[in-house]
Amino acid sequence: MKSIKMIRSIIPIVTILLILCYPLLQAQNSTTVRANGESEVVVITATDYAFEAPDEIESGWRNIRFSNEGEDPHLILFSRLPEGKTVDDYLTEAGPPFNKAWYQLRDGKITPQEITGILGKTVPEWFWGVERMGGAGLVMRGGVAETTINLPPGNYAMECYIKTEDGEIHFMEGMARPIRVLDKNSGGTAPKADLLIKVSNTELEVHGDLTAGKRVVEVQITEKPDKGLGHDVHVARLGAGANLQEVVQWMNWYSPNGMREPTPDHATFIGGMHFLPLNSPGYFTIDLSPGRYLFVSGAAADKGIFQEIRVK
Ligand SMILES: [Cu+2]
Repeated sequence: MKSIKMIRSIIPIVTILLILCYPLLQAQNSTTVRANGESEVVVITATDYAFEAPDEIESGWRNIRFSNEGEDPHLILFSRLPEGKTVDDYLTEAGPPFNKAWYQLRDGKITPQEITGILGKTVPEWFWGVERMGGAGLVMRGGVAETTINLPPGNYAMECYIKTEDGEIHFMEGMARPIRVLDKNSGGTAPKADLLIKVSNTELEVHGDLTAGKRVVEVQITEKPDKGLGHDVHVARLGAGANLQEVVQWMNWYSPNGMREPTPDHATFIGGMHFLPLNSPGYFTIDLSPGRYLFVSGAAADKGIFQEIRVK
């Protein structure tokens, strides 16, 4: 009798505690926030070497706020996996052959020209069916990048493939994380753009208002890449001592020191747009202040697809 009484008296206290703590518990679990009363912003944080992100998000147009709280530079790419494939499959079936070919390149055993052919033979067939749906370009320590991309439902890998100084690829170090994009649509819409960037196999053209201020940039991929996994745009603010060619060459992942720590001197990467499907736009926001900027397609950097911009 005594114990039943005790339970009866404890229940209301537990209930009150749960009610009081619920907003706190919710806040801790919440990785999306509502901005300006519109669709929710998906908040993703990069550290060395992991992504903090929701496990699932609604589909359609999504605003993504990507913060780099690590020491290394990071990026994020949303890779939509073929039906039935998981991030574990990605890491156990596609990761090792990719990594092996990279080590051979890093250690001077093969040339950058040979790596694509080797990957064609060693990476599983399904890897070529992965759809790359955008993400944020390279961001330095402490930086925040904002992108808006259209994500159809499915199972995705969020990944970063920057290399450490020792030449380890970030996705093999922990920067590959699953995210489920739900059938339910977020109701978000594409933003209105101030600038347009078109990327083909031979050109990167920047059109629009290149004065200082916060600008929304639309990115369109107008041609199927003739090599590599896609076309993208990274933006770097260049300091007075920056060597433009050195920065462009550093963007070539398929070279031993490409996209590998340390980053080129006097270049601060401030985001951009990751690999997008053909003729399917994506958007990113940049805060331009007067100075010199480089817009470069990393995947095509060996061909020098870039444009230098001076903002007044
Ligand atoms: Cu990274």
